[in-house]
Amino acid sequence: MNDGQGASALQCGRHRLDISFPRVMGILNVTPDSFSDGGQHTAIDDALRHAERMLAEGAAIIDVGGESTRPGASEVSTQQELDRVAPVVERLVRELDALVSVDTSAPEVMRETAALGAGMLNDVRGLRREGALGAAAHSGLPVCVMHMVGEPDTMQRAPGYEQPVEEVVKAFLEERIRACEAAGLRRERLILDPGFGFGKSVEHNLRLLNRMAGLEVLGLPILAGMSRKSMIGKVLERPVEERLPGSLALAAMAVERGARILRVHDVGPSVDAVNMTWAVMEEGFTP
Ligand code: 9MG
Repeated sequence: MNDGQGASALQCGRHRLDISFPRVMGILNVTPDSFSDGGQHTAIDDALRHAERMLAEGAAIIDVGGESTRPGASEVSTQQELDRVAPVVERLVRELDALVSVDTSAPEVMRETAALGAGMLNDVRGLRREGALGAAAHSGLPVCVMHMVGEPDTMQRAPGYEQPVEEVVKAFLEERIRACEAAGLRRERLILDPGFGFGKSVEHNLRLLNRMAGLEVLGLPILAGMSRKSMIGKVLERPVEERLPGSLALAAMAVERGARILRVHDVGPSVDAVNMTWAVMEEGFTP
């Protein structure tokens, strides 16, 4: 199915995700600092309760990540990442029947979590690690391919572009679409993400969002993640715990500029902001 902005539904394993309207993806970080320090079982229980709350608030997807991608974060081993992510994915699928996206760049994590029932892959490195294209293609799942310059530990060291940032991002995503297709990953399975905050200054991020509708010519669904990011902190001079209003404003603007998936921390308020924006765009609503 197609409505001019890419497919209107994605087959995510057993789940069919309707993206004829914008959907919210709730963030579930399972890094050691994210949940209780009462041991691994308690941490997994906490993660599950948090996911359950996000689903009740209207999240269509839960994005599980075991590697911090914050600026300056160092890489974890594939085994560490798997140990963090796999038990959570397994329980989210089995106990909550959730549509789980796995935020990973590691081919082994892609393979193992797809086998556990994950419904989507989310790679901030755009499937550029050795073996990632093959693993993603073989999974049969939709994949979010994001633009990032460098690696999380180095990306914010004076990011600079020789061409306008939106042109660099678009050219990068076009090249990744070609690489995916060459590896047998059909474009119907791709979701594109400009990668807000990844190797970009505040000015780059603001310009990229303002011009994000330019990515629509690629004809694929767009995912945007700006929730609580430092661009909000810098413009509004707010610490991370006071960035909800800024995050909602950016989510609304992203919807207006074509995003069909919004990756957020604060699911309930984001669902309201996104639905309200969509009602204006459609000049109507379904109660
Ligand atoms: C894991 N992660 C952190 N920020 C992100 C963003 O903006 N997009 C995607 N796809 N993943 C992200």
